[in-house]
Amino acid sequence: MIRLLGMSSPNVQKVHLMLEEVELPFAVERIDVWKGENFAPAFAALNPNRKVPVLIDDEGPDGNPCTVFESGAILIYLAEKTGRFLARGGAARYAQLQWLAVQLSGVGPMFGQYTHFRLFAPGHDYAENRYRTQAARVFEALDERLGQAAYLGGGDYSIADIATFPWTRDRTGKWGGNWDTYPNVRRWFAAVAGRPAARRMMAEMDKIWAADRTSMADAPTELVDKILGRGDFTAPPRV
Ligand SMILES: N[C@@H](CCC(=O)N[C@@H](CS)C(=O)NCC(=O)O)C(=O)O
Repeated sequence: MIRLLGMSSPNVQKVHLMLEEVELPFAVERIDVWKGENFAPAFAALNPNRKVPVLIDDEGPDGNPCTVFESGAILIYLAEKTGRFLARGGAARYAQLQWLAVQLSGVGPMFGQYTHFRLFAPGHDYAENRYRTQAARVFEALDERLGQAAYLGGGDYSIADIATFPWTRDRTGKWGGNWDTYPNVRRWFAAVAGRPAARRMMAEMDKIWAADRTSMADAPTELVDKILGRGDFTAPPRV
């Protein structure tokens, strides 16, 4: 059995989508970060960076249990375990991996920082402008790519699409990411959103999202500061 430890955030949604796609039996265990559950010693033993998602597979390589953290590593793990959604070799494999890397290093961090400054520190024009510009830059690259190929890695749907799809969803309207202005991203989004696995993932994750929203609204300021790395939790200046 596979256990997915996480919440409803995009980095967890991508793993959930992959598990739906490969149709392996799995169970979701909600880690309520807004209650600080990711800082509990038992969770820290699974991921020293104390972030979700974490995947635990009772039947890993050589039949031994295997724990994997970092969503990109988890997608590669599941692709190699099942032989699906990642070309086994040749140029196609690297085309898919490079667009996975664009999501992991560009789409996620830039859009994540843009959202952070927009929601949690409005009025900091330099930061908000910088990350909005960086997010727009990477979405322009996605749009250009999707004007040339059906999917990010080429002709086949792959873990690059699975990783990117959740970051193009804006469930609240608060993220400010209206990617409808990118026609090729819009066409691709509709194709992925129409997949039965994506529909199942969105239905399940949106239930967890409702619980996450409630926890976030109730979270004590001290914990929010710890998660966001601010206030008393700001790292001291280096000398
Ligand atoms: N690079 C990591 C990012 C994981 C991440 O940022 N997780 C967030 C939720 S999306 C989290 O656990 N936040 C809680 C915290 O930072 O304390 C991945 O892709 O798995």
